[in-house]
Amino acid sequence: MENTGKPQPNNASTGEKVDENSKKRQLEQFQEEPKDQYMTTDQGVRISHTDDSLKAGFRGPTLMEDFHFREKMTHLDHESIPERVVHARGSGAHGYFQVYEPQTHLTKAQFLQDPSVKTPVFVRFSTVVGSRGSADTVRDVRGFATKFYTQEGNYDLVGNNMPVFFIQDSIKFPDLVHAIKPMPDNEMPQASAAHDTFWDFASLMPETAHMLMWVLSDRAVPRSFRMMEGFGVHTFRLVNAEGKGTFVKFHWKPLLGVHSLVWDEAQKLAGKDPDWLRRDLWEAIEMGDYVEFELGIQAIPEEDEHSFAFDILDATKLIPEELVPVKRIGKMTLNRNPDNFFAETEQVAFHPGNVVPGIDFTNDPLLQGRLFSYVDTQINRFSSANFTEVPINRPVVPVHNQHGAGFMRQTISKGKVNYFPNSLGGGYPKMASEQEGGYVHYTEKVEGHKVRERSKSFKDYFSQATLFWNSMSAGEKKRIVQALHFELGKVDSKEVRMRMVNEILNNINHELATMVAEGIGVEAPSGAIVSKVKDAAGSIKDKVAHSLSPGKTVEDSPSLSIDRNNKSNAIKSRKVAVLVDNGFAFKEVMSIKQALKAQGAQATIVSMFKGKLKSADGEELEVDKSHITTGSIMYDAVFVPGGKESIEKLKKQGDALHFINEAFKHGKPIGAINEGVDLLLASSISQLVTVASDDQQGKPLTAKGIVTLRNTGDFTAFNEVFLKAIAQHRHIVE
Ligand code: HDD
Repeated sequence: MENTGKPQPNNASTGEKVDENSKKRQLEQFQEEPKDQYMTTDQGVRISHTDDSLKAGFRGPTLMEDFHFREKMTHLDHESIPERVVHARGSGAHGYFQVYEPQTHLTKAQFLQDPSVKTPVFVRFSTVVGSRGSADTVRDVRGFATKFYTQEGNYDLVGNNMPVFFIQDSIKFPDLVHAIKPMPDNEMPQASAAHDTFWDFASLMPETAHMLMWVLSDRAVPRSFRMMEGFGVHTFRLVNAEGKGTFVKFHWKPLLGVHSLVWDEAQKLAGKDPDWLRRDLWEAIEMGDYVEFELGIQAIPEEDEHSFAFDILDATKLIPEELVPVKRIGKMTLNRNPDNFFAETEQVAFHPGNVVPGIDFTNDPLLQGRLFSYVDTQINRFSSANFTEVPINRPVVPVHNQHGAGFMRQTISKGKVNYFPNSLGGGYPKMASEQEGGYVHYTEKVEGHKVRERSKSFKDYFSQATLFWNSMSAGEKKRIVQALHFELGKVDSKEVRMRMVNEILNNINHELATMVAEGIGVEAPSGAIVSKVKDAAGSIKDKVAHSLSPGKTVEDSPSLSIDRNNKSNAIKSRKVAVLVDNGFAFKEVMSIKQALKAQGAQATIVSMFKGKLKSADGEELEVDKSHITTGSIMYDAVFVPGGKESIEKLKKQGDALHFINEAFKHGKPIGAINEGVDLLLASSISQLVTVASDDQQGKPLTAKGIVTLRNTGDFTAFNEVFLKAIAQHRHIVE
């Protein structure tokens, strides 16, 4: 499509082939930039003065006829739109998706066929509970919504960074959201689940047990949007050209591995940099560290639908990867930041019901309810069903239909005919056969009585919560217990705390319940739940415990654990703080900077004040961040170069010593060379620092993530060991 600089209606049939830049070109047609231009009114009239309103006399009243004032004010007054009822706070990025091999055997979806096709995408990552201005690093689920602008129309994969959900049936969604959002009387707490109403609800709803384990785990405090997995959650259906259906679970696997913050760090970041995840995503893309996720699928033949020990239509269950491996079928690369937050990230509207031929739904009652909610909520946000015409939401292929009217309709549909069938309009727009790309719903046979009941196969609430707990490393288990001490520790109602321990946690694992009880002032349950009741009416009193039906399952699933399975030892885009003051050793700073750069990581020079520092040999160095504007929580590792004068100064600076102590507390690698080691010895970690004896000169020593080197100018070996320590990410001393 030629870029004419003018908005193009999207109903002009372009015949253009979709490529990586199709969406970019389309958006460019709606962009404006004021360079060399005059300011005008909305009507295009040039403005001569925008600093004073039109008045009768210098001190006189403002005049109604000041159209420029009125217009300027009206726009401000109407600038906000309702924020999303959930997932209000989000960050978006553009990119493209490419399939590795044709998936013809599974689906006819065109964007999953040709490895040479780059399908444009827009992704919005989000937190769920907090409002638009809330902090990024709160304990919460993260949304991971992807809009594929395919050659057959838009396909939205609206997922989360956790593979299961709190509830099984959408009718409970309003209850869940009310319980987890701030309390209705005082709107506290913001962006957090640590309060009575959420835990009251959770303790009465045993189906939440599995999701609770995810939310209490390290997964709920991701280090970066770039370092978390994504999941479609529901079992969807792929359909091939022969009409054969296959159940499918979608996964996004980050190429940087899965990494998390520790809780103390997450809480501090929420104050020091509430935009932590947003900034991380933005800066990575600006610096050319493009964000990569592989799309994985678990394909389950229809014949195997009932072969598992759980119901695959139950969104509180995952299919362990050890049972059905995830096949990576393509890669998404996010390589462009939005130009305008409101126009793109705020106005993008996702909907799990946006599918293309070859992708279909299942009867999962959570998915079915979502199919209603998303358009409904967009109409609340946009006051019109025409939100699909907003540039970010338009498909890159032609749109023709007979909707034609409503608030803010953009397209000018020509002719008299806006109904079907018609002869006066030549019968257009016409229907497409399946071969011509017409969407045909999967012809699943469905029959049954109308009932308001949960399927018996959904009544296993605890088996996968237990599987999750059993699959964690010792450190991950410890952090789950600490998270429960925090979350339930904030619950005033003792009854709710007791119910959580006895009715939920003790059904998951007795040891877990006992450890949690200890920290929240309730009595530990007297024994493990041993009765694995086969079925019940679903009420909590029935204590429905573990698997209800025989079938495939696993006892241990390392893929659920970050520690055991999902980390990556790439240090690309990791940030290392270099603590210095005047008189530092220049060569040591340059050496680490180069070593980090070679592996795609960055060094940030941190000192008491901004400005220029002088090294011991008189070289100048610009400070990137002062202690006032930064902190150890914003880095993945710390390096202290030598330089007698610099270290003597740093030893007297509380901020520098706190930097070291705090980084250690959060398990971050700390490296020091020559006199730099003395700063570590002056900090609270001195006991753990191994100091080279004379015969160890020139050898880097390492323990618990602390790497030191003394009495030498050869830094190669040090850099190697320190970078290895960074690649291990955390060295938490349990
Ligand atoms: Fe939802 C937004 C993901 C269950 C109703 N949801 C929303 C977003 C994501 C998800 C990522 C933000 C999209 C964006 O960035 O604009 N939601 C999920 C997942 C679920 C889920 C993975 C479980 C598998 N959601 C769910 C249920 C319902 C909703 C059961 C209601 C029946 N979700 C909504 C919504 C939102 C939304 C109220 C609010 C803003 C929006 O849709 O656009 O319709």
